[in-house]
Amino acid sequence: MYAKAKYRKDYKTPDFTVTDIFLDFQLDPQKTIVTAKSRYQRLNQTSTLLRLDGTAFQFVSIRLNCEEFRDYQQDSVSLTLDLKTIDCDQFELEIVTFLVPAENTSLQGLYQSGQGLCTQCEAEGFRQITYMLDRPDVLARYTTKITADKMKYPYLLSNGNRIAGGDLENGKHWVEWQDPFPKPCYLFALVAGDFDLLKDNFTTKSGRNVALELYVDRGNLNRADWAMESLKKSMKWDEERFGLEYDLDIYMIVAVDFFNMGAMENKGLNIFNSKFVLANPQTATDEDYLAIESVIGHEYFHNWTGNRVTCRDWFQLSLKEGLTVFRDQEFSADTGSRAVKRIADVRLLRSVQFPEDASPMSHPIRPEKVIEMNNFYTMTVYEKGAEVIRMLHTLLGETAFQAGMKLYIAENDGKAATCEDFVSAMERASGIDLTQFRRWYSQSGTPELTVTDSYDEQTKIYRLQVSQITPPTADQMEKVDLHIPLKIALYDERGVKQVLQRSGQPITDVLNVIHKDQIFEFDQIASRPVPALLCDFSAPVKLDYEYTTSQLITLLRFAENEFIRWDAVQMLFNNELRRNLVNYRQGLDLDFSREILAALEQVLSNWKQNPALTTLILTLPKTTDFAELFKVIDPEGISIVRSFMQRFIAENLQDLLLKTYNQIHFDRYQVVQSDIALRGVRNLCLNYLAYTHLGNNLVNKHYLYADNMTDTLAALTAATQAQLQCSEALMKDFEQKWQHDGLVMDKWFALQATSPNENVLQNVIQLMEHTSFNFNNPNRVRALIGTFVSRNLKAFHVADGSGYRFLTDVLIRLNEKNPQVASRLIEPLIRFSRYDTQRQTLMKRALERLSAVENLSRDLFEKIEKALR
Ligand code: B3K
Ligand code: ZN
Repeated sequence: MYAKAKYRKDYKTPDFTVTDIFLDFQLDPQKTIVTAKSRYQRLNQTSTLLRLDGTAFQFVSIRLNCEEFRDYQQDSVSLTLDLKTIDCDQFELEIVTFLVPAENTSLQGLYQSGQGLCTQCEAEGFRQITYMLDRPDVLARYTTKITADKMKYPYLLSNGNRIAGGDLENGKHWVEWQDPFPKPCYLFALVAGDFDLLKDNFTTKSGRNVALELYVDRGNLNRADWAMESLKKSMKWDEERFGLEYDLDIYMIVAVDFFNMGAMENKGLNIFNSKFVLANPQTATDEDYLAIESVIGHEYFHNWTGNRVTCRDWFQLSLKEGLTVFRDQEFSADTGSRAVKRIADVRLLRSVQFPEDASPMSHPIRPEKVIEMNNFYTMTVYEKGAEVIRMLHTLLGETAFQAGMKLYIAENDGKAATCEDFVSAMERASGIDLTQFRRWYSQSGTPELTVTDSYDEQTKIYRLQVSQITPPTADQMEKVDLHIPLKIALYDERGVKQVLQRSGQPITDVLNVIHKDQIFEFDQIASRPVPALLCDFSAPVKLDYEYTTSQLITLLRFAENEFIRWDAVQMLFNNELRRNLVNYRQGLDLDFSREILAALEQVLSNWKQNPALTTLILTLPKTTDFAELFKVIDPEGISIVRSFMQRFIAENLQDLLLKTYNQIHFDRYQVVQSDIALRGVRNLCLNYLAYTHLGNNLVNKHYLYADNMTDTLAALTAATQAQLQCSEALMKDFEQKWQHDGLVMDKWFALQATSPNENVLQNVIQLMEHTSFNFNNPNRVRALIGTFVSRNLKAFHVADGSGYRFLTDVLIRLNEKNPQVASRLIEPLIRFSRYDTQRQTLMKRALERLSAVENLSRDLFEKIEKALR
């Protein structure tokens, strides 16, 4: 195993680069021959050793300037050429390699997906195709010739423009592609297969026509329209909001079933997990539709933030990912509801990124040390990275932020840049000093803001005392003070918003928290106000202010900021859970505050004022969200108290829930924001009602009358979660209807994985034998096994350790097959320090068993090593 770590501080500019590369693929799933002719240039005149990356293929031959070359040393991951005798600074290498895509289960490099062939090169997959300087700061112009059987592979695709093609006599055909934009090899792509093709086009703001092509498996054309619409929306939005226009004459998207992540932004030829392309009302939920729109947008936005301006080295990953997530978030916010999108993003950050940052894998958004780069496509780099960009946006405002973007792109177009290049452009464009702000790039961990306040009746002065601390993390003991934008508002008890002023001057609602302890003063505040803190979640921090229940209810009722209203309820729910967990442990009765119940009732009775927010407010946090409130997690207690809360609300609001449920009707299914919100309310009611005596009938009927997947799944979810009598029959019906379709069956697998049923683990194990399940397909593995280990808190952490043993068995099987998928699944296991000693012992034992596995992948090695250290 090559488990050597790389450090950010060790970055060196390359001694050699590749300017042009001509790739010839003789494709065959069993025997593919790749000939790579590349023009190399020596950048460092003193350098005589050229080390190329390459692994997992058979090396056939190498020629230098058309002559056989023998002066090299080979090991399992590289080829080092000795160029002492070569006196020119430019030379050509021709390298031939042999690969077996059908046997490549890692799903990186060139592999088979269904009947087609495709590539995935980010982060370091190109080196599984041929020897190459596989680093993002080596940018070359690519020409790619593909030859393959014409019947099996009628479409042969690669980056850029199609420049030639033809038929051969042996039933084969060939196509040649050229990409005019120099790019790093991680953006290279190739696809061969038989597809249905959806064509469209887009006219850019400067009047250029772009051909749009969306390739899906045969028979799936009726599920391609939404993705195409999303692409056109994205293209238009990027022109309008960021002034960025597409640059090639063609944009292709291919949907494949076997894919390790969501999608990949290869220049001009995006490859997508079919999960983020295919949708029609029968197969996809509202949530799926929105996810597709967002991922299509994300990959499209990479064309500028990622492709035209790429990363100098992989430590800079957040340069493209944080920024592009910020852009896709803004796209969704502008296209749909800004508040709903913000709340969804905050939920994700809190429930997945915060725990990651408190785990053995904690790292800054710009990591310092990496063993396996694929381990760093994390919530931290992506989502916290986007929060850092959002804070810049908050501090600079839209105008200065866009000026910064313009400068950043002008200075770095066609180059491989760093996070520092980005911040520096923002700083120069705005004139705002970002010295302290830069620390967000190098400090890991979630900062905690503790706020106390005081009010002086005499002087009418209100003071907020704010202190910040970032607790030590696994990777970093010492922490420094950050520049934290804290957006606030003050309300009086009647809900009237107060003017923020000091000495007669208005002051901005964004407080600059820069010191460990700081006091902010506000004048002419008529009475003690209720502070709304962290409006819009203006910084990725934890907030500690001792709100009373009635203060939170005031915010819920009156705050203008929808995030604040929602967040107030989260705090109320959290308090109820904490309080009841104590009751539960002491064997006391559980109870739920009447005051909070009344507040929830009021929100629900006014649902028409804001349907989408009503749903978000009334949705209880998940058990895994509640778990994050505690240093030591009690899986069973949390699950029991949460389900008590669920039933309590259901029983006590039953009439209103039913009335609301019955108020909402649709003529037909449409994916529009207003209908999505209405379905949300209706299905929220259904979900609660499932826990009442009305549940079985209502859910059964809801399922039978559903004409779309959103409603179907809502019924199934309610039935399985509340363990209704109808559940078995409905699940059977769904299975019969969809067993031919893995993507749809993923919903069914996930439902069973989260079931509260006692036998859930046995059931999951049995389902691994189901005809629709396929251990080689990451979507299936994630839907069934991933959901079980990461979302079924109670069953995965059952005290006898059976959940841990199960996951370990799965990881041993996956380790060599697909290390990337294995490495995502292991996450819940490395977080053992959050559980009691008995569970800790069992979890550590599982990790030790894993660490003894032969040929442990670098992916798993890195995480296990960090956890056990
Ligand atoms: N850039 C890719 C992710 C690649 C992951 C490699 N393990 C998709 C994206 O972020 O848009
Ligand atoms: Zn991305």
